[in-house]
Amino acid sequence: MAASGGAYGFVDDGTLVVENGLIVWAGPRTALPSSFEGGTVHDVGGRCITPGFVDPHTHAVYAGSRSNEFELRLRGATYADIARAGGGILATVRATRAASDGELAGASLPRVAALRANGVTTLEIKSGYGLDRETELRMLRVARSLGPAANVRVRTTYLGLHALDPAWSDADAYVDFVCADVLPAVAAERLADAVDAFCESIAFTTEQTARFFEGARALGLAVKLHADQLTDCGGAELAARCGAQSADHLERTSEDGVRELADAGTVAVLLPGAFYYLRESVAPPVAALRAHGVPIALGTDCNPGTSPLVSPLLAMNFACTLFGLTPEEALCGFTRNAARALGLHGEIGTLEAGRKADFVIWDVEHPSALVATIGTNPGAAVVFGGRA
Ligand code: DI6
Ligand code: FE
Repeated sequence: MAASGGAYGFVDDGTLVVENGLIVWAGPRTALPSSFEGGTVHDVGGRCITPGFVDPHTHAVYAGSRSNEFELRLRGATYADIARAGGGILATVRATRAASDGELAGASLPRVAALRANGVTTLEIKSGYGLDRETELRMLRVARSLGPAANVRVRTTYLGLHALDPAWSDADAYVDFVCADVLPAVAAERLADAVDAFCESIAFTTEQTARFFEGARALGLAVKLHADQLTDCGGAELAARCGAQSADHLERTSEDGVRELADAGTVAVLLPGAFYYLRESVAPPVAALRAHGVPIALGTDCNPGTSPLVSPLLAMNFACTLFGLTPEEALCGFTRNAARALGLHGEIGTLEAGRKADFVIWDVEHPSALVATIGTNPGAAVVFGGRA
């Protein structure tokens, strides 16, 4: 069982005490206080227990498929080429706008269920495939509905600056519209916990992103950023300056950017699925993140274009093989640090008294085996709020 302790926080022969959906005690079985004896006992038979995984970065709500783009890229087209030709994000926008709420939920629920089957008990879901006000609000409502439908905790993020809506020719005017029209509606209906933007050479500038973030913070929303994925455009620095909860991707972030993330207490969310799927060559600055003490989280980035991935287990393996994380860092990336990336570190992400009883029972003897294998899922049971 993994709780606090030595490497991995691994506790051999551990015990969890659960009451009313909360962990009330965790530690070695031999140290269990006698006051906790007498309840129902579930013996997991030498299996390993980890916190329920927290996926802090997904775009799991969308309609349609983009497998054709995988083929185009294999034949030499780049992600940016496809986007400029009207594919990419805009292809998913067309399919998502055309879907009814029921169709959108029906297309998205299997992805969330697959994440859960792979150990996820909390996930973040972004909007961003609507671009217009109505579809963005619909996406967020559908995302919220998937929590009870799949029996997981969902945090929603309004990805207000993802791509320029083709109905607008001027990006600055579109940003004005997003800030004046959509953001207040999202806040009024309490549809999002945070906002996000794609700050990139092919998307929005740091100035436009800063303006959007200012509006979001004034409404009490947390801030996250897709930063420096394809180019170093000062995304990490901007995220830090805006007090972002997390800065995500970071493949091209400079050491100065890393230093600013550290000073701001911003979590780095690395997304190895996108790196793998786009066959990228520049990995995020893991050594600098470690040296400056930036907490490293991992996400699946589950999305139709750059990371159609629903397995945190595979993402952890990728993070080790492609980014050089240790298996222990990878597990921490989908638990403790992912909870911090969502501002939920007081509630979830570790197995200790006072946290939600969200955990996974795995048919392995040690958590390192979860990272070291490829394509397996040894999950024996996913427990959410104390219930399997
Ligand atoms: N970065 C991503 O990883 C996704 N969005 C973004 O801003 C990819 C979106 C897509 O290609 O559909
Ligand atoms: Fe993303």
